[in-house]
Amino acid sequence: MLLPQILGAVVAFLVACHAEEHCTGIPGIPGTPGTNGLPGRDGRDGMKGDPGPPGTQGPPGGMMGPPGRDGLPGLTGPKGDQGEKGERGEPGQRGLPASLDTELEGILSTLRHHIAALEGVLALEGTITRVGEKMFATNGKEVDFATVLDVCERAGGSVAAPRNEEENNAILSIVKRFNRHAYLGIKESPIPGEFSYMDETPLNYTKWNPSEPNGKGAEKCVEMYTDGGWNDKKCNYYRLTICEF
Ligand code: MMA
Ligand code: CA
Repeated sequence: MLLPQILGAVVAFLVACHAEEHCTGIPGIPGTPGTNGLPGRDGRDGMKGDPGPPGTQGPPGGMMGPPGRDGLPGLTGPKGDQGEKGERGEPGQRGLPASLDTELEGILSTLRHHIAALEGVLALEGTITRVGEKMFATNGKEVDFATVLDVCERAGGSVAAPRNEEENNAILSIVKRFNRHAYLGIKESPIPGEFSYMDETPLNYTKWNPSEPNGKGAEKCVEMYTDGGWNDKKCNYYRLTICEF
């Protein structure tokens, strides 16, 4: 006999049966739990969750965008170089003869007066002297002959060159005033002992000191002594600058 059948007989024996039609047994031992049923249906959707953290930065975009608009204008640049001088304009219309124009006559008279005043002041200082149409002037400086030539030309004149006794005396007055020898606008020609004006025309007046010129080609310039006499002299000495205008 198997164990459960033995247990069942024992239980049946033990059940009190007192001649009644229906006997009451003691309750049996609960059976083992059944196997799990099939999965139930899906529940309803839950509530929307919070937004997630930002993602990592993406790679740079592809093509460059179009250029932006022009900026504001910059500051004005420095002034350019002066242009070349233009051509001379057409002559103006003919005016009245000066003698008939009273306004012009007044202006001329004032100008003459002002120029005379300025000449007077310079003459008073002994820096200019007038002989006829010619004027001799000095800046009081002693320089070599090349510089005298340059200074006089830059001033619009030339080196003082006496053409007669009166002009020689006018130059002499300046030489005496500064007590300095002055170079004259005279130079030795390619023939030693022959002298000419700067434009190479021959001299029409001379005031050589006794025994001058004696340089024989070695003294190509000419200076005026403080007595008005001339001496041929080398050109690299420092002599008083006197120009003529
Ligand atoms: C210097 C020189 C010459 C000039 C003689 C006059 C010695 O040389 O100035 O040009 O002729 O003096 O004595
Ligand atoms: Ca000499």
